[in-house]
Amino acid sequence: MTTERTLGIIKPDAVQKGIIGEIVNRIEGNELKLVGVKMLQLDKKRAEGFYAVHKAKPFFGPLVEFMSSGPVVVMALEGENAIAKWRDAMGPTDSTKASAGTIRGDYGTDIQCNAVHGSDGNDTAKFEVGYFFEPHEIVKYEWL
Ligand code: 3AN
Repeated sequence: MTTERTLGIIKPDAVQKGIIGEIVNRIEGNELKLVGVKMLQLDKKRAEGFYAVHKAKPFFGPLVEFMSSGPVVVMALEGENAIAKWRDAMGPTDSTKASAGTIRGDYGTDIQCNAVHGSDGNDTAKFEVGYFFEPHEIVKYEWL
């Protein structure tokens, strides 16, 4: 077991559904600790930079539009096996294929409007947490 950090995003569809609290409950309920959090309105440039790895994909343009269509909540999450744990809690990319009990299964709409984002590996997590957080914006505390 290793303590990891990962990046979570509550996407515009979930913010607009008023389920920020529900998602934070799932995070803490899975023993993932919020160690950084910001609410942001991404502009296209910042969304494009974040998803640069998908630049050649046909869904890149719509994805950037969607991610800059309203506020998001970006979160640095910490815990044992945080990267896989958060992806398990989210469910698969396509919300229509996600099981009930996963965040995407319960709150997502389709493959694009899928409520949440999570880093998919160690290197990605480092890049993504660093994309939104300066080192001094990550906090440290213990659960009692
Ligand atoms: P995940 O977020 O599950 O890791 P990625 O990294 O493959 O999925 O894709 C990033 C985002 O791009 C997804 N969260 C989703 O919003 C969007 N996306 C992925 N595949 C498609 C697709 N085939 N059509 C439309 N949007 C997509």
